[in-house]
Amino acid sequence: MAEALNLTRKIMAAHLKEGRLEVGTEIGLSIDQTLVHDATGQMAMLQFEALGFPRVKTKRSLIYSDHNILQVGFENADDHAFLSSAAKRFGLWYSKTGNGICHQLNVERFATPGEILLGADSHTTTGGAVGQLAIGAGGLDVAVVMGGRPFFLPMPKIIRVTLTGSLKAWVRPKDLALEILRILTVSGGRGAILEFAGPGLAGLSVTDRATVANMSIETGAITAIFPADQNVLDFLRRQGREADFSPQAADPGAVYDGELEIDLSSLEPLAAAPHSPDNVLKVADLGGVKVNQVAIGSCTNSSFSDMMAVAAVLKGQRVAPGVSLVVAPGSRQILMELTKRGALADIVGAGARIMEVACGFCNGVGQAPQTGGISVRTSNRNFPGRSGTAGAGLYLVSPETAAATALKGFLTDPRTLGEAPVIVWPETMEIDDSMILPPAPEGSEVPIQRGPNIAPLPRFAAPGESITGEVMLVLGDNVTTDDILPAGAHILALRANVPAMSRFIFSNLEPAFHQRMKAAGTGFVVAGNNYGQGSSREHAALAPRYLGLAGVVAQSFARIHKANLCNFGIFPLEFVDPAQIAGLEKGHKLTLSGLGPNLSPGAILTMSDLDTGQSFMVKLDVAQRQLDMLMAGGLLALEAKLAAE
Ligand code: MIC
Ligand code: SF4
Repeated sequence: MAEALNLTRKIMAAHLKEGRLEVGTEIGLSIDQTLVHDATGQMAMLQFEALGFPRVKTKRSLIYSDHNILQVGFENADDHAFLSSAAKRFGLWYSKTGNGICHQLNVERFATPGEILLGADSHTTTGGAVGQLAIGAGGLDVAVVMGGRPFFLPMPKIIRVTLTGSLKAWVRPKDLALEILRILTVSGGRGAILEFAGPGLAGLSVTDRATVANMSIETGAITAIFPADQNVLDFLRRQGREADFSPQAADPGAVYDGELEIDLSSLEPLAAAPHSPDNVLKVADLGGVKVNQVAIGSCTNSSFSDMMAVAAVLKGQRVAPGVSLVVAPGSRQILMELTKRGALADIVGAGARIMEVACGFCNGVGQAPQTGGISVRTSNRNFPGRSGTAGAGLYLVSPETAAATALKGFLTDPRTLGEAPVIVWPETMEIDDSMILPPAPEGSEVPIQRGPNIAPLPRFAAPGESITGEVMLVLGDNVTTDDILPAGAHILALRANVPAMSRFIFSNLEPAFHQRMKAAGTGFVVAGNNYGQGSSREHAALAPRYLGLAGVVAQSFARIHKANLCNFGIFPLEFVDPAQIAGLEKGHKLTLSGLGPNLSPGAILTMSDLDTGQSFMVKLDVAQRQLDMLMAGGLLALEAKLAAE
């Protein structure tokens, strides 16, 4: 009898190109769909071009314009001209600015049960809502996959998350996502995929599931996946995509590597308090917190059902005088539906500012709060500086809690509002894909538009047998990619320009870091656990490498960032004895030795502190493939070397 497989393993087995499905060993998966956007796509497309691929080989690859949209200077428009021309030429679909947020749109129009999606964005996980295995990665990994190669990752543990009961009135999927974060923290999901199951699923629509899948990345998990059941079929039917449906479920009696059970009936409205998504408290216990801004939207909570619930709460009411309420629906389709139903009038009538259907406030592109301000948001990250205002405090909540808070002016449990709204879905949603431009049938003639914001890719040299460099920073646990390369419109506008962007590396911690790093020439960063959590932005590896960062010595790394470090030739080194971080100080000189040709994956290497004379051991826990990149000066350098051989 065939082995009873969980859903994740079934999909992986059908896509397995290299390796075996043994937890912790490297596997290579074929990828059906890819997505990039206008924060990660510039590098991905420049790299795709540099790798010499003539045309994408996936079933469908898309570029979404949704992040980089303010256009306060020429930069964003240059980037969009580059991206749309590159899409045409290389065979990708291009979703224009104003069409919506990549994850929301991809679930609406393209996510397909049983397929694998790789996206150059950490919240690609959202696609798990329809029974698709949807994984985030750095842009270079996506570029390689678009060229037809497999995607590599260590085989995860599959954790079954069994949902029982049902959500009570005013308790929303966001509260479930926050409960999972409370349990797992921002690192408890590392190395795992969360596979949802159980009787509680029946009450969760695709958009509800999307909120939960979206925020699974905040636990450090690789992704989350839900079965493709009747609710998925209903959703796809409304999108005119019934033909994309196939049932997806674990085999009865399937085996998992871990279990978690959550009774939905036991949940209450929750909030992640500043400055981490796992700092989860009950909204009822936060009643006194006065609020300056409420922001509703982002790929976590901008769906039709979210927006309709917000409209129902706001209808006939007025936003509190001291609060600025901003609302950004997730896609043009949703905005059209809200308009047709008069829900937009209810939102505007209450005094909300309607924002473009885009990421916007979520990563500091507009709506930065006042100095020291409190902003209550429906997005997924509340890291320091994420809003664009360094000292602001962000609370992450459900749309219903956000709307209630906007009306009262202080954090408000929506259960105090009376009867909860009931959302009725239309038979079919407004379907119009005219803002998704197709590729040219024969791309080779299409010229790529390169304005001055599109800088050439930097190239890096191979290391010698040892590296000596200065300890640039000694940091704690859970350093985010927002700490390394901060969010905010002025920095986002430079995503196609490594020299310009590198001036902002670690700038929230130390504004002149880039100058100190350049002066040092070669350096190391020392950190605690889960270094590089958060966004997939490979720029947080590429730009530090450009400044001279040779290695990060940490207790552990976040998956996507570790892969990005290897892609750009920065050594990810793990302390064998974590206590040894205590002896390391900023400004000390370290030598990493033993990088000769006999180096093997998992090697234990010696690092010497030239200032104290002490040595300590570090593990280079990478695959052979990554070791080859590191020893060549990064993936592009390795490819160039192989091509020349
Ligand atoms: C984010 O939410 O942090 C972003 C902006 O969407 C990033 C992508 C990026 O910074 O390029 C992500 O989540 O990967
Ligand atoms: Fe956009 Fe925010 Fe979602 Fe990132 S988390 S994709 S910035 S909406």
